Amino acid sequence: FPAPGQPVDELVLAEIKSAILVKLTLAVGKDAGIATTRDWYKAAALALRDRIVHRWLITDKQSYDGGRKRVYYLSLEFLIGRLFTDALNNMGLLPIFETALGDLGVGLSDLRKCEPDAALGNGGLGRLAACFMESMATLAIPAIGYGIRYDFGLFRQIIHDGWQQEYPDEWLSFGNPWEFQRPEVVYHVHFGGGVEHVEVKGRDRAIWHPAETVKAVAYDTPIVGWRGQHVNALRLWSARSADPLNLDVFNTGDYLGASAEEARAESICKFLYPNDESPAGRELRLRQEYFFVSASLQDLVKRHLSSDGQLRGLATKAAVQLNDTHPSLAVAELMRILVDLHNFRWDEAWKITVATLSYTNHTLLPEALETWPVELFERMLPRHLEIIYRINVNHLALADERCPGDDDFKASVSLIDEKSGRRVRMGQLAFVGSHRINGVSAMHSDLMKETVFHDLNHLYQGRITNKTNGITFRRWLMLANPKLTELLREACGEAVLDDPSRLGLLEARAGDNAFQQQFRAVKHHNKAALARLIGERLNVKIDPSALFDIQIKRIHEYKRQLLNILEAVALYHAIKDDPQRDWVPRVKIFAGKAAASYRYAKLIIKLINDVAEVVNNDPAIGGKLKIVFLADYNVSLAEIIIPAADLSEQISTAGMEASGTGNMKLALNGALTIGTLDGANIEIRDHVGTENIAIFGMEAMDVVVRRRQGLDATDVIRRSPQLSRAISAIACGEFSPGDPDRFESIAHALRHHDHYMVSADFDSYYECQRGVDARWQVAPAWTRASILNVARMPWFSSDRTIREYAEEIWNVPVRGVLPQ
Ligand code: 26R
Repeated sequence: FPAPGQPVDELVLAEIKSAILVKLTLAVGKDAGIATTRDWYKAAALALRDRIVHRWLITDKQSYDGGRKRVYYLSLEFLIGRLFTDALNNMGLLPIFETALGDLGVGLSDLRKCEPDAALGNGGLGRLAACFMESMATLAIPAIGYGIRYDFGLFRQIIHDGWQQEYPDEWLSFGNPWEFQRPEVVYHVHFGGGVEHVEVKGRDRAIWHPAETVKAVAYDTPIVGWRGQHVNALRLWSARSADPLNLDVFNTGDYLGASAEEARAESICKFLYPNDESPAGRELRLRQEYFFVSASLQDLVKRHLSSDGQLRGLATKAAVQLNDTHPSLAVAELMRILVDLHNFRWDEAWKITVATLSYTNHTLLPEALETWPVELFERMLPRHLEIIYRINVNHLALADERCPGDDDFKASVSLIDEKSGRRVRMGQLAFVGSHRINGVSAMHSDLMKETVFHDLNHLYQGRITNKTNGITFRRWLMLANPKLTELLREACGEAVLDDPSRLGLLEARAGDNAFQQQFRAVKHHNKAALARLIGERLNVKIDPSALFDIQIKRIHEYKRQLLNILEAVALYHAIKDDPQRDWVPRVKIFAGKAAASYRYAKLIIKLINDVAEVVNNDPAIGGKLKIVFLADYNVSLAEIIIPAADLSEQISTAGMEASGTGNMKLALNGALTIGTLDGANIEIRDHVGTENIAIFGMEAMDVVVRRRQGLDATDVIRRSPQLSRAISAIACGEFSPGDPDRFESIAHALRHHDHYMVSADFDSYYECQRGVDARWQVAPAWTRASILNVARMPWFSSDRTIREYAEEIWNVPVRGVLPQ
């Protein structure tokens, strides 16, 4: 690990150069003279992968020989983004590869852009899984991430005439140098059919006769921990037909029909479901869930048996974490494996299952709590439905013991929802089958106990625990913001790279004028880079010295991009009314995708773009306000935007954002937060101090009370001239002159159906923003607060989060802070 400025070792350099050239010739099949940048990227990635594999084999053997307990992280989403510089950085090879490539005539920064983002996730939940994988490797916890190798990741977003359009994300079209296909690691996954019950030695035995079989093939991607000390695998399953070509059909001349079976099987791993998706076509989603749960459990059971011989001690060697309810079927599937396939008695199997599994809840939004029609279950997974019924019998007996005769209590904890057609509740299933259930921020975990899991918490006391989310500093500080990292190394010492608590040393420098100037120079550099990108992509001219006000996340009503754009409208009006005032120049930057079927969210994108069009081209406001919407938000774009942020918008309706993790990334990079008391914002406030964050708006309890009183907002609007003018402007077509009714539905909701409290919170938000303006005008005070944000973020490292999971849920040992 070379310190900055330290010369590279000539011998190693020669070795790396030759390794890259060998890959270019022998693996890519190109000569240096004709190689494209993408060819060079592939060659360099393969040369790097060789070095990772050596570490991988060593650490894997150590875990195996040591009989160490393993963590299995089951997630339908892993939003890992690009791996090249991440792996280089963690291997300590970034400077030497950069030099080697430079000598070969290729720039590392051009080359890294050739790598497509692995966008195998929607947003927060998927990105959290990626940060956790990196932290588990860093902390040398033997772990495997299990998921699906989607042929298409989350759709590519294009903005056409202000509207979102979706295009397929063909991330694999140029191959994937990181993965190893494991054709020998194949499992059969069954669907449908019926169940036969026979009596064997006085005991009932269930035999499932499935109607359909699909093969799951493993693809492994190495995940390197910090300083390359430990490497774990991300194992993604791809679906293959067990019967790819029906020759009888083929011979009749029906060539398409002959591969119909193949198409049906392979559709399982075709694409990632966007969240907020309408219920249509959901059968495939349940197939995806069972497919990856079954393959993953077969794989881990096989691994356990090969070293332990029997499954009794599974929970001492395996911790299975369910990332939301998407893998909840693991509860029933593990029971089936133990009882039906390995002859365990029910009660013992149940003990093993509960001791092995744990479940993380990521949202309390009612529309995101998964349930499946019993009828669909019966058709697709008949044996699992029987098992769920039996779990439910025991569970309801316990409920009856606790609250005798209380039928409402039983209905509320039951695994089956009898009210809205009979449905299996995946949240209650995961809860009952897990020894620990965690929320993702202090507030969210409390709300779990008070709302959706209130009664279950009463029945199984002590199971709910909190694990506040975190982010990996390697990607979100070191890689995304190399200039700031360099400054922090100087200010806090090299040890800051291993021990983020050293960021605390910044406290003493926060008011220091010389340090402040250096800190501002870094921010300015990052802002200039973002301004260039905006100029190139949108042809909008941005002044890097303006306040960069950033909201980047999925577009959702509860995240309230609408509140932000309404404030922009009101500010626009205010500037127009009094252009001579000393307005703080602001650039509002939005980015995020709306689910394809979420029409209202797509209309909000159009509104942002329509307002931008008018505001950006109005000479009367002298460029004091600019609005931009950057298309196709993903991990790589986040890495450019976040280091350039001055202000971080975390403005969800209180009680609705489970945690947030973008809030942490932005604060770590020195942005001040404007936010509600929601999710992890509360803990960010507790760490950075109330004077270094701008909090506004209703609290979660206020929201509950106000909703009970009704959702009409006419009163609030009447009392607020600015809000009322802003709403009228969008309602009468000020921003959509060609189609004045375009935003009628938005205006109507703001006036009469203010479920997300956009109107109700408007004045408080507007005031708070003007307070932010006033602070910005005192540069030393702003910079001080910004530095203190960086200094006080160490607790939000995902290393801390993972350490808590390891100690309090998984019971696996963790390596401490690395020695220098
Ligand atoms: C298809 C459907 C069931 C579905 C709904 C919602 C699938 C996926 C989601 C995504 C949700 C669960 C999600 O991403 N939640 C986010 O998790 C982050 C990590 O814990 C939090 O930071 C964030 O607040 C929360 O919204």
